[in-house]
Amino acid sequence: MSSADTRRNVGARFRNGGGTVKGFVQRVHSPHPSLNDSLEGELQDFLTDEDQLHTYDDLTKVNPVTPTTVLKCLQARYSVKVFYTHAGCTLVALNPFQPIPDLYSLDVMKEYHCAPQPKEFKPHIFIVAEEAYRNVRGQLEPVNQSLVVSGESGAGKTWTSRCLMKYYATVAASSSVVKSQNTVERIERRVLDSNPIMEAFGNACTLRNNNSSRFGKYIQLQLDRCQLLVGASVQTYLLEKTRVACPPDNERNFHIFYQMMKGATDEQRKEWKMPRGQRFTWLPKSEKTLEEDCFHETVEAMVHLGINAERQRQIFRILAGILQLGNVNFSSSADESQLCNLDEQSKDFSQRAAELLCVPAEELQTCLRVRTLKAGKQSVLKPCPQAECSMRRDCLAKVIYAQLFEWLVTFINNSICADESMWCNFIGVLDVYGFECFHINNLEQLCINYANEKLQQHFVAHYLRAQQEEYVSEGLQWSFVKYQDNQSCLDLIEGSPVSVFSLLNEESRLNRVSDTKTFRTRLEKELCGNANISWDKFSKEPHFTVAHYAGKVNYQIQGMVEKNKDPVPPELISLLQKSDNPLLHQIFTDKETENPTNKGLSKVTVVSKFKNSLESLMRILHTTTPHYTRCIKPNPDCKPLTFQKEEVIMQLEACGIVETIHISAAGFPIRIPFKDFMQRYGLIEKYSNSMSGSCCVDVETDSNGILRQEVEKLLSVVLHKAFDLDSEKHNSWVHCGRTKVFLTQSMLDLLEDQRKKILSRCAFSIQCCWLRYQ
Ligand code: AD9
Ligand code: MG
Repeated sequence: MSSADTRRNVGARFRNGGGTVKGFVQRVHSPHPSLNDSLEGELQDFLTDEDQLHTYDDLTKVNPVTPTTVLKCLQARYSVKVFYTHAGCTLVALNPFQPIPDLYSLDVMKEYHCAPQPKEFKPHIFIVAEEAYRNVRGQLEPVNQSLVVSGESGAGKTWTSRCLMKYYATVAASSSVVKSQNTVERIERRVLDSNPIMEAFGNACTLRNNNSSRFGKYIQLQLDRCQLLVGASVQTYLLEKTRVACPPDNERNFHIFYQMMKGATDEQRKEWKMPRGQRFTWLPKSEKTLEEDCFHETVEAMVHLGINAERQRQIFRILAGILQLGNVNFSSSADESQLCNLDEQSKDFSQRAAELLCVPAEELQTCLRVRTLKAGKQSVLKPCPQAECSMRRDCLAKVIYAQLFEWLVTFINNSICADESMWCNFIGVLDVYGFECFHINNLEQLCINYANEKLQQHFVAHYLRAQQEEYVSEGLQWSFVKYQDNQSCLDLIEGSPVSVFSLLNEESRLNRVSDTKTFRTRLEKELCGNANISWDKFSKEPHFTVAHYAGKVNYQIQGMVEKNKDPVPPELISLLQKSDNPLLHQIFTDKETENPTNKGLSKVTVVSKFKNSLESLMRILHTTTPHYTRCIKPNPDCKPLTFQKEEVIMQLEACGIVETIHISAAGFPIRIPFKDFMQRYGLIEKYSNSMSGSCCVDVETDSNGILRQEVEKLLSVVLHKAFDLDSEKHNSWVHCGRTKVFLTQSMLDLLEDQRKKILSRCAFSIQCCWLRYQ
């Protein structure tokens, strides 16, 4: 078997979760019971002791590193309420799903901040925070830092990001104040207050998380020369705007709507045309209850950020207008050339929506039901069928909400961003959606998973660098460590000249009636050579399957081109530009001025926009020192202190920890100090040289140099005599560092095999001697 084959097999074994510590010990059991105990005992010298697993604060100390041992270690720690564990250059954070008293208190923050070596303390998110903070100072020059927080929905990314922001707002608090309009605020307060606003407008209760972020966020905390926090800026990604008009079954709309419903005063209810008991189609109740009393907190945060009462009034009227729109229903008219009907109730709701959005009611009703077709200089009006009317209504709500969210983010930035002359470095905190694989996946999942591929690529490159440093410090060569890059998957999604994105964009531009069919045909024809994509040609629902680093995902083709176009009928934009609500008017007029050729708002496709924003994020990440935190959701039901192994192992794989293990499997996952190595395997050399040699080997020497020579001699005996391998191949099986031997799992197996044979022969000789004396 070639060394490459062996490496593949090692990888395969790790992927299957084989080779637990116990399993390993059993495999090397000698047939002689008297020897078993000593064998097991000796193995424990350098293999992880299961009883001690909870004490391992770094997963790289678990030996050997396999998904099973990593899982056991995390489980052991979770059971004793230890939620953070280092994994080399990353931190694994297990969600306790219950508040842990004093874990994030001011005193704890101070302890980590003031410690000479925070890493000597228990693993904690504050170690990551403090390391990044100290790194900013840099050895020679200050270096910007990025804290990348990833994990699946409900794993604790937003919680962790908030902890990080609070940490910096505390340890790097400056005395600077910001003035805007009538408010004067400390900047840290403002930065923290951006959270409740963004969460109210961008988070929702889903099946997987009561407070699920429906957008990605990168916040840069700006530090001055004295490393004090003087401002921040936020970049958001891909708000799930479809939720406004089509909340998924058993899920909810964005929090802000419920907050308004619950927190409004009678006067506000009247103004917003929201009498008590009024049902809104777009506000489904889910089984999960949620504290909805945060309205005042959101309003208070708005005040702190400088959103004055009049602006707030405009914002809430817009939101109330959206809710009214949701109750407008259309029914087909008997004559297709006539407008769709609006019953009395729907007329009322559309009237209220128009009043709240400050647009002419008649014009609103027409815009929703009539399409304007341009034929040269002539315009022809065409009544829309019922389904199209509903689509136009939903589209109106989505575009208003998305633009309002964008306006809020810009406002927040204007309110918290420091003048360029005031700051010189930043620490960025990235809270992005994790890898998603649902029963039905669409363009949103493709974008999200593409973002995760990009981050994974960045992580692997960074991790390898870190590993390289360890090998270098032990004097090992690096080039022999191979790993699987996910570039081919990224090429499939975003590459040129042909990729899923390029075909999607082309089909979106061509605007064909049969775009689903042609998109499917072109995917199958033009990407058939790529190993990362496949199809089930017999499936009723047309889809394609992408083999992501975290697993295979089926994407539904139906509707993907349309979603990518994300068209907004120009009549709707013209209507909103006429609004007497100054905010609505401003939002839609500014858009037009920004891009005058843009007739129906954004002609840029969804994937192009997303790709551009992600590329600019990656450019920033590449200029910073990254710190990865992998949040893990220990059970799907958000139950406190409940650890489900299957759930965790899946996430370890999906978030790349297992991938990281594979990388080390391709290298040398087993590292044994020279002395321990000789104590265990020294007998192999002795016994090979002389059949009468003793089983005991004296390695009571403190000289590392002598020990190293002995180890090298032994290895050469084992590899040459026993296995007849040429010396070039030795390098892929074993390496001697400065203080330790680095082994592949296969090499360890070979050594154990040799040792076992020798011990059996020893036992046999002893037995013969004993018989002779009888
Ligand atoms: V999503 O992708 O936005 O749907 P997140 O952001 O990963 O998701 P979130 O931070 O919202 O998850 O955490 C989910 C819930 O877990 C929180 O609302 C808390 O109730 C709970 N949580 C998370 N981390 C901790 C923690 N360190 N201590 C206590 C926690 N509770
Ligand atoms: Mg979140």
